[in-house]
Amino acid sequence: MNAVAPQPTRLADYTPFSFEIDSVELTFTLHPTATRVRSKIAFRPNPAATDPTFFLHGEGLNLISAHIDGTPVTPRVTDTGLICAVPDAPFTWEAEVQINPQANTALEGLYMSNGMYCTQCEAEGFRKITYYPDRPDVMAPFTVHIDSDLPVKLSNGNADGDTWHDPWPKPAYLFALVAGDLVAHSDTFTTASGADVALNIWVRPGDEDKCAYAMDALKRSMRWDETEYGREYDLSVFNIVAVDDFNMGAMENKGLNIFNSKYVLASPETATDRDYAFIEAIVAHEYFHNWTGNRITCRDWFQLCLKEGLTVFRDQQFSGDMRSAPVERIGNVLQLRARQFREDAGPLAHNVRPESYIEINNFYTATVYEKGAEVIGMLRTYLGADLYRAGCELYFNRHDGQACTIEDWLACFEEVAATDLSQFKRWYSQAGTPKVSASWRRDGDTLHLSLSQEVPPTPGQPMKEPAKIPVVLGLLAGDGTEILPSTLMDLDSPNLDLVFDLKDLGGGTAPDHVVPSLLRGFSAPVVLDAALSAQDRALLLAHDTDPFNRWEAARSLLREVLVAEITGQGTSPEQVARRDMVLSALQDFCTDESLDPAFIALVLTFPSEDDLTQAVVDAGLVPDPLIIAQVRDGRMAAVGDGLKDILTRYYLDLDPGPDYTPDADSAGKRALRNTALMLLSTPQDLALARAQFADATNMTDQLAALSVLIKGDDREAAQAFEAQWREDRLVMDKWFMISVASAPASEALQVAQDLSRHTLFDWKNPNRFRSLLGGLIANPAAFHDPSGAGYAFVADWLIKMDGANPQTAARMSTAFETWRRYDADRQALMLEALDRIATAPGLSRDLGEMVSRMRG
Ligand code: 0A1
Ligand code: ZN
Repeated sequence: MNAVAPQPTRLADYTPFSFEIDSVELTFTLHPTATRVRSKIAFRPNPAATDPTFFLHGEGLNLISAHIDGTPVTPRVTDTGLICAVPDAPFTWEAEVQINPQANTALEGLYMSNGMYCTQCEAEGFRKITYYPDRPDVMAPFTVHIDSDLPVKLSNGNADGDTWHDPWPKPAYLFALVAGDLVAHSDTFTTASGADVALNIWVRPGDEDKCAYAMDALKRSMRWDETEYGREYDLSVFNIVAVDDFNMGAMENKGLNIFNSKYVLASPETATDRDYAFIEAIVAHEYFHNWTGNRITCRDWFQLCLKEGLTVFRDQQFSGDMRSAPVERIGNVLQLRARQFREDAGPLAHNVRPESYIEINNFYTATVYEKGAEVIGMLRTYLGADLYRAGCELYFNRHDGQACTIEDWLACFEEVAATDLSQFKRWYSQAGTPKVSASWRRDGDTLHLSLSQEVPPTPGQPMKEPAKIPVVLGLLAGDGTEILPSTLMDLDSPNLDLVFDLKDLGGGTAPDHVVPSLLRGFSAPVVLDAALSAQDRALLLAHDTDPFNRWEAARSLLREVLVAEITGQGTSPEQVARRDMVLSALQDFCTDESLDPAFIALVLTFPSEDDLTQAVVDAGLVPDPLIIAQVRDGRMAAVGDGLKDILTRYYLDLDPGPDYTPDADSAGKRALRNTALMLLSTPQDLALARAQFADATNMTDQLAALSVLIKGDDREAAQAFEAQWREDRLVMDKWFMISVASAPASEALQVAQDLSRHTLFDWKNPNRFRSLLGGLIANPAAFHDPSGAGYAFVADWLIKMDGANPQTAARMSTAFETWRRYDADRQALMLEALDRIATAPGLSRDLGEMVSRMRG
C-alpha cells in the first residue's frame, strides 16, 4: 500500500480555476530519452474564481526554467505540480521541461511506440508533458511547433509546415502530438456548407492497404452527423493515426484522433466481421466527439457521461442506421448485460455520474459509457425524436465552447419540452439495476396489468428513490395477432396499475388469451421479471412484432432450460418436455425464410457462461463454473443435433463465396453459417470445422473454425494458424486470446502459462496482455479452477503489469469483481489473490483503488 492513503476527489468540492487562458504555445524538441517542451501561456485572472492560488499540475517533469513576463521565477515544485507567486493581472508564463518518452511504459503523456512518438492525455496525461492547469474546464486555443527529423509531425488543428494551430478552445486532455515514419491513406470530404476537408489515416509503411474501411466509415460518419444532428466538421484537415501500443480503443483529440491499430486496420484475410463492425463504430464514436466532447466538453471528470454516454448513444444510432437496427440493439443489450449489469450487481457499482473517485481512469466504465447511453436513449423515448433533436440543437447552440454539466444538458430538454426532468435525473445519481416486476390478471374482458419497481441497494447507497422507467409494451392475442401496438408507459412510482379493455382492442371481440410483450426494444436498462409461461414466450418468439422481444423470448427459454439442467433438475419429465418444446419453437422460428440471417444467428446463440453463472446466482444457488461449461456444451450439441437438417441447410446455402465484403448482409450470412458450424460440431466430429479451416479465405471463417477446433483439442490447427500468421500482430492477438478462451477447461490454464513464455508474448503491449489474460478470464471453468491456480496466475500478472502500466492492470482486475457469487472456497482463494495484490510493494493508485473497492 502507498505510505499515504490517496485522497478522493469529490464532485461537491468543485471550484473554478483561478485563471483563464487566452493562448497556449508549445514547442517540442523531440528526443527518445530527453524531449524538451517549452510552453508560453497567456493567463488572465478568472473573475469567477475565489481562490487566487496559481497551481499548475505536473508529474514526472524535470523543470529546466520558468519565467513570468520574461523574468525568471523559482516556483515551489511538488510531486503533483507547482505553485508560484503571480501578478494580479494578465501575465505570460513560460517554462521549459525535459521528459523521457522512451521510459514511459504507462502510455499516458508522451510515449513511444515502435519508434513513433505519440500522446495520450485523457484524462490527466497532459501534466506528464508540461506544467499546466490539467482540468477540462480550462479551455484555450493551442499553437504547437514540432522540431524533429522524423518525416511526419502532427498535432491538433490546421498545419503550417511543422506548426499546428487549433483555433477552437480546448482543454488539455484533447491535446495530441504524433511524430514518426508514417504513411497516409488519404481522401477528401466536402461538408454540407461546401468546405473541403483533407482526410488522412496515418499508419506504419506496409499497412496503408488496410485503411479503406476505416476511411469509408469516417466519411459516412461525417455525413451522418450533418443529417442527423446538424453538425459539421470545423477544420480543414482531419487526421487519424493508428498506434500499436494504446491503453484503450481510441481517443478523440481535436482534429487528430489516435487509434489502437486494431480499430483501424482491416483486410478480409486478417480482420473478422466483428472487427469491421467495431472499426465502423469506433471511427464514428471518435468523430462524433468533435461536437459531443470537444466543442462542448465536461466541466469536471464527474461529468464524463455527458460526453461518453451521449457519444456512445450517437454511435449506436449510427450503427443501427448503417446496419440492421434490431440486430445492433440486441448486440448492445448483450454487451450492457454482460458488462454493466455485472458491474452494477457487484462491489464496483457506481452512479452514471459518480460523486467521488481516487483515480479517474478507473471510471471509464460500462456504467458511464453504456448505461450513460441508455439514459440518453430513455430521454429520447420520453421526449420523442423531434423534441430530442430540438433539445440537442439548443445544447449545441447554447454551450458551444463551454465546459458543461449534466444539469446544463438536462436544462436544454426541460426547456424545449417544457417538462420537469428532476425525477429522470435519478438515473445519474442512483447506482444499481432496477428490477421491474410485471403481473396481470384477466377479469372478463378487462386485463389488469401491474408493474412495480425496486432499485437494489449498492455500495454506499442503501436506500433508493423510485426511478422514472419508460416501459414500452404491446399486447398479442393467443393467435399471435397484435391487438395493442407499442405504447409507452411511464413507471415513475413504485407501482403502476394499467387497465385494458380487450374487447375494444380486439375490434369488438376480446381474444381468449392475451400475452403482454413488455419492455419492447429494451426500453430501459432494467431487469424484467414477468411471469410469462414458456408457451407465452414461444408465442412471442414466433409472432411478436418487436424483434428485440422475439430474441429475448428465445434467450430466456434457452436460459431456463440450461439453468434447470445446471441445477440438477434436467432429468425431470417436466424439464424433458420443456426442452422438446423449446427445440420445436426454435425449429419453427428457423424455418421462416424471411428472417435476417444475423437475427437468426443471435436467436441461436447460447447465453454465455457468465450469463448462466449470474442466472444461477439469481436463482439463489451457488454456481459451479465447470458444470456450467459442461451443461452448456452438452446442450449446444443436443440443439445442434435436434436442428441438424436446418443447420446443415444454412451451412450449405449461406456460403457467400470467395468474394468477401464486410457489409452487414454478408456478415449476417457468415454469422449464421458459423453459428451452425458451432452447433453442428462436437469434439468427436470436427470434420466440417477442419474443412472450413483449410478452405477459409477470410479471417471470420478461419477464426470461427479455429475456435471449434481448439475446443475439440486439435492442437495442429492452432500450430498451423500460428505458423501462417506469426508476422501479423493483430492476428496473433486473436490467436493468443482464442488459444486460451476456447481451450478445454482442463487445459486452458496450462496453455495460458505456456503462452506467457512464448517469444511473441510482449506483455507490455496492452493488446497482447489483454489477449492472453482476457482469454483465461473468458474461460470461466479454467479461471475459476478449484485449485485457485487461475486466480494466482492473473494476480501475478496484474502485479507485474501494475509496475509498468497501472491503467491496464487496473482495468483487467475486474476479473475479480464477482467473487461474492462463488462458494466459500473459491471466495477465499479470490480474496487471497486480491489481498496479495493489495499488499504488493509500490502498488499504483489505480490498482489500489480497484482492489480496495472490490474487497469492500
Ligand atoms: N475518450 C476516449 C476513451 C479514452 C479514455 C481514456 C483514455 O485514457 C485513460 C483513453 C481513451 C473514448 O471515449 O473513445
Ligand atoms: Zn468516447
